[in-house]
Amino acid sequence: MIDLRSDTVTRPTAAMRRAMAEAVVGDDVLGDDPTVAALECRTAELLGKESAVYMPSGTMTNQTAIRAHTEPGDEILIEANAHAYFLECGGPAALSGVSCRLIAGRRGLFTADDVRASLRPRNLHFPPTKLVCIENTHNRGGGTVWPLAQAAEVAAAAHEAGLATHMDGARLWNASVATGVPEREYARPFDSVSVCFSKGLGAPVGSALAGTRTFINRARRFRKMFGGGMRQAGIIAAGALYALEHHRTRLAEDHANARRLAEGIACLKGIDLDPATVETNIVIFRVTGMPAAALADRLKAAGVLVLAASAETIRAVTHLDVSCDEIEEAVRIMARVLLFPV
Ligand code: TLP
Repeated sequence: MIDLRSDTVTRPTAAMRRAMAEAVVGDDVLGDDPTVAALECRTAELLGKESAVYMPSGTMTNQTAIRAHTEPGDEILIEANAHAYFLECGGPAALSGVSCRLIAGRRGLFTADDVRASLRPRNLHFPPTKLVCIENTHNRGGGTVWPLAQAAEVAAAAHEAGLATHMDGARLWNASVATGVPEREYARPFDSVSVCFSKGLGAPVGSALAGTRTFINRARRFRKMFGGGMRQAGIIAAGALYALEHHRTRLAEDHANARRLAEGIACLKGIDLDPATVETNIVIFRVTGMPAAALADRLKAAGVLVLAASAETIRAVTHLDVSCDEIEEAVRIMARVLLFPV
């Protein structure tokens, strides 16, 4: 099987497993795990923030950030296809008691004007707006990278209005490799940033939330409340540390493979895709001749796993565990399946 469902499917390499087996550990809830501390310190440094906190998932970092920036009854501004809104089980409402005012993005991106247009004057009837969230790269947008200036303008518009800012940087590593803009430059305008180690970087578990020391101390309280206080977490943090040091620059190979896949399938009848829109490791295309789920089923039977992202669209993601040869094989399989639908 050529598994293009997600970059989350990667398995730890032998060297990563060795680093995990050899990790020095302690009780992290008591502040005793040196490997977790090292990971948090390295992540904060890469993101140019005072502090960071390790958590089991990207969902938990996003939801903890939203909780730590708000109080129940507040409102947040978030793009309509953002993971933290669209794919996190209603977390903002359930865990933070906030309402989401949605911004309609273009491939997941929006502008400072969109932020200003969503603001309302202070009035007894309106929920207080507290936070603006962006996602970089944008998953459902197709791995879209935010231009640095546009992200900074959105953050400035939010700050001018007295709002905090959060960036879901689950794939910020990909944005940096694609543009050459260091992670800390992308992070600078944002009060908090979450990053994932278990996507393109290939670690088995974990994400981190970074920000000021005061903010991260408040986030630690909500991490514990949400059940994310872990004990000898150095075992998994060691995999994340290994991934940070060894698997960031190689993301360029995933981007080249995504482009190769897009260029290989864009000409196929039944697929609507402009390969020029593929900026990182995510390829989203429209299926024209049949429901997307039907094509995903046929591809599965032929040896390629993808996910239907909606009724008409399919997402394919490249990663550490899929080679250039496998991408070429996937293109051949897709051509066959679309040419000779059973
Ligand atoms: N995304 C997963 C699925 O949930 C869709 C994937 O396969 O892409 N932010 C972004 C931008 C994400 O793409 C994801 C995961 C998360 C947050 C949540 O991370 P986890 O899965 O660790 O909770």
